[in-house]
Amino acid sequence: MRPTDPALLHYRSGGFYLARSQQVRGLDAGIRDVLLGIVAAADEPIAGGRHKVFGNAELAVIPQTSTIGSHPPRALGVALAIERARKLAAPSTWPRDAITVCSIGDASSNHSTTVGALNAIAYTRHQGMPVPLLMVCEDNGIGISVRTPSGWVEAANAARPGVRYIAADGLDVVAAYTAATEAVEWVRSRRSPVFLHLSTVRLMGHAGSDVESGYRTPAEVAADLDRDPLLCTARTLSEAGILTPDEIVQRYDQMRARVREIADDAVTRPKLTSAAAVIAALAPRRPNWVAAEVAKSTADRDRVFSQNLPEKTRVR
Ligand SMILES: Cc1ncc(C[n+]2csc(CCOP(=O)(O)OP(=O)(O)O)c2C)c(N)n1
Repeated sequence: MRPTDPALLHYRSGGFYLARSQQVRGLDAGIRDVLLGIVAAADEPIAGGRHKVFGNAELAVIPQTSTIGSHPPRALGVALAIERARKLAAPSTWPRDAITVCSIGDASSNHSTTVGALNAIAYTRHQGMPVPLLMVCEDNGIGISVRTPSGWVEAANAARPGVRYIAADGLDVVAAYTAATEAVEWVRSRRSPVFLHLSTVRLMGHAGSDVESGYRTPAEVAADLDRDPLLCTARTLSEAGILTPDEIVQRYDQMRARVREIADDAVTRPKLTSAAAVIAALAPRRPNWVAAEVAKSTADRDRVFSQNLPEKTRVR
């Protein structure tokens, strides 16, 4: 994708965030953003120490809450806005040929808000409207401790009217790259939606408070560790003769040291220290500001409503 394509990311799409950072301003800046979020530093660029979230205006990554399934409707809105601006020849934040990407997990794909958005995507397309939207499902087969039934994501999404379904093994970097490239080209050139289904694994418990051994056997956990995407990619590189195992380990260690160095600095950054500082950005009350904005827009509204503003219309 292009760094100017708006992205609304699942909380697990750290790889996407870092790859995009690498495209625009280098990998270290992306690693730093993520680590500042993890330690709740006040100078974290999007939430300022209030939440761990992916978001960055420079990277066209629109921040989300961690309420799963809340962002697909917004993603559809962004995709429609790109096309609307094009049709009206209006100024837009996004390039005319931009596409929107929205990533979700397999359990999130069952959330009613996601299902509603997926239906709206198909419904909109069915009416012949352009929908430049790439939905990506990162399917690790489980949502916290609840398994997604085998084959469900495909069964539910492979035949939505107007939405092309493309699937690939997310652990096979070549297959995943090929499928993703095809999906992006399809959406961009046809202005038509794709559901890209990538299978993957979940390593470790869902969160610090989640005891994975309570619902998965040691054999299952070990099997997923063997399928760690990093190991799978290392195998591909080694089998293709691109890098030797020693060179791969060396790169891994170099990257570990680089992350460690950035982390050592991130933990020293100041945090928000009072309730007032936390809510200052979250709940500002600026009635005068709002009134001024409303007054500014009256001329535009007068024009749109042909001098017949609804609040000034008398109902008989
Ligand atoms: C609306 C809502 N319901 C429940 C949760 C709690 N919750 C957080 S993550 C999660 C599971 C998500 O699973 P999946 O979409 O498969 O993503 P994964 O973590 O496996 O990548 C749930 C239920 C939430 N954050 N938001």
